[in-house]
Amino acid sequence: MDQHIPEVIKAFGLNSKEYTATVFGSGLIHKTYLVQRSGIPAYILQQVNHNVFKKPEDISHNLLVIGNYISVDAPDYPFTFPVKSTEGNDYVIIDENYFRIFNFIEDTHTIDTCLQPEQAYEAAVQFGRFTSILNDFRTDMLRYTIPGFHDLSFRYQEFISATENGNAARLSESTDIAQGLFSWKNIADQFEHICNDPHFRKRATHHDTKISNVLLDKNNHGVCVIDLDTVMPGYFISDVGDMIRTYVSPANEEDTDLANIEVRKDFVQAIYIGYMEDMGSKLTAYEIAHFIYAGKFMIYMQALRFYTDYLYDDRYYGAAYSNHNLNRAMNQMKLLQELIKSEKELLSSF
Ligand code: GN1
Ligand code: MG
Repeated sequence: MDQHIPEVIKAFGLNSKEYTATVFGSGLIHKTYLVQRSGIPAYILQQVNHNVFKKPEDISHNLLVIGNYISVDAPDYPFTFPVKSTEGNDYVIIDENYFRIFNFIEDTHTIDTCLQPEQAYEAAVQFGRFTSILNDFRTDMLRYTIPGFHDLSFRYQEFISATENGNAARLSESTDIAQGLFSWKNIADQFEHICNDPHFRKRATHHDTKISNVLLDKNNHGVCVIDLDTVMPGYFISDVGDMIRTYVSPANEEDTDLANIEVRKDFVQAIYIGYMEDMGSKLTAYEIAHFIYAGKFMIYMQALRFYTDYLYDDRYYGAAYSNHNLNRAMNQMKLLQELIKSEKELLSSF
């Protein structure tokens, strides 16, 4: 556990002797803790990675404007504002680390892996509902908490510069991977078209739709989405795409046995049905026609990001062993191949 936690707990006006914090979830970027009192969950504590989120005050701004809108326009939605510190701020800085806490919503839980189509459905309903509630919210009120986050053109350029300026030894050992990524450039070109197309709207999009970002109730029904740091103006393909990327394969991005990677069509269908529940009437026909493109877009972008990081000596994602980010990139490339194989069949099943 981080040595700062007792001080953080105090800074939010809580008695650090009464509360214990244990690591919660398994994100690559933030550290999250469950704070309990006498064994009962009380708060979620998040240590914001300030190398990634350079302006934590922008996250605060976004939470405030979204929260204010939702309190008026969708008061039944269980939106949780961050808890204020004793100094009245919604985060505390201790030794250059940023911490934020939220009340734990009673009788809820999260899961780390999507094992059944019903879970994919519940999550997709919640991510669709979130963007749908914010349909008339002015997205220009939101700040870009990570500039260029899901900008595939930018990620593609980063990949090209990594092949020019990154670790040359690593590049020469992996030229087939670089070639494979070049060969899918059409996915990045299609994104450029989307950006110039008025039928594609910028919406309040979550941008991190992994299954553990959905709170479930005792009956495993979705309650709301959490981890709103990356809510920014974006395209629906970010949210749908990351659900496809992270729910449909039984093997996750860490798996090095590529034979385990497959596209479970019933999971894709469940995402479609769930997401369309609230968003079906809001998306244009042109957007809906990009439902599978969404998956290709996110998987390709993630493959580029992992490989770029490999060429830059793992400075963003870190690595538990030397080829970690190369393996992650290869994993995502296999998933992309599998999705492309099923694309036509999937589109005709909607
Ligand atoms: C990061 O922190 P985590 O695991 O939720 C990353 C996502 C990637 C993901 C890949 C801020 O998310 O964009 O898809 O790793 N988040 C950021 O596992 O870069
Ligand atoms: Mg996140």
